[in-house]
Amino acid sequence: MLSEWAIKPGTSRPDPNAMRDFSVLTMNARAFPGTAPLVAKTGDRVRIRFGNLSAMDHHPIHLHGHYFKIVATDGGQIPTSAQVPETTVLVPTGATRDIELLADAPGDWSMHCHMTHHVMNQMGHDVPNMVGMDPKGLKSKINSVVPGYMTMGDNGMGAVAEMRMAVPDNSIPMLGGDGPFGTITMGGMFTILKVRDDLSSYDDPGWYQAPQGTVATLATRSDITRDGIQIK
Ligand SMILES: [Cu+2]
Repeated sequence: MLSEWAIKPGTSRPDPNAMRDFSVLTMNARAFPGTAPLVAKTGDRVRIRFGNLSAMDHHPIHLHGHYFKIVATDGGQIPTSAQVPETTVLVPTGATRDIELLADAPGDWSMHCHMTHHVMNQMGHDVPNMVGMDPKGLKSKINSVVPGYMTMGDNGMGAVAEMRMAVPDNSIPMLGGDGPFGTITMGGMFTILKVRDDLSSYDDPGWYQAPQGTVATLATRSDITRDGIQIK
């Protein structure tokens, strides 16, 4: 179930009168990193039914590593001849969509809303977009009236995930969960499909142990020259 909530930092109840300023995006009422993974065995045929309880937003839900077919809406089954391969399904406000896929790729695969601000917590509309601005000197000026102020966002917001900043009670950080290669700079409407060759149960199997040679590494000088690129 896909939902969005207006929960002001430090409060414990959603604001029921919010019209567009939703700050917390959830799957089954949990925001990443608190969402539960979906677990499948290699070869399983998987059906996922999405229901969008949001008042104001559609959610294009995207799955990595697989394609799927949209097989039903809340109006009923879609004829087989009308099912097309997709990797994203738009789930409209107040509607359901069913997808089916063959889980044939072992690994950990993101499944998330493809609207960038829906994979963050503490989203807000009241702060100007700082991307590309030069905030030099701003911090010290504002610090003289607001001690502890930090300028953020001129270079995107990914770094916030690493900060592990203290947050008010009843709040969650904007971004960041622990991943197998470091911090995952995601929050909100984000979960992980875990496909495994061997499963004894459908409980969370932990992180995927990638076979040797299948994980990307930083290119070395010799890798780069082998590929015919001249290093200055
Ligand atoms: Cu969304």
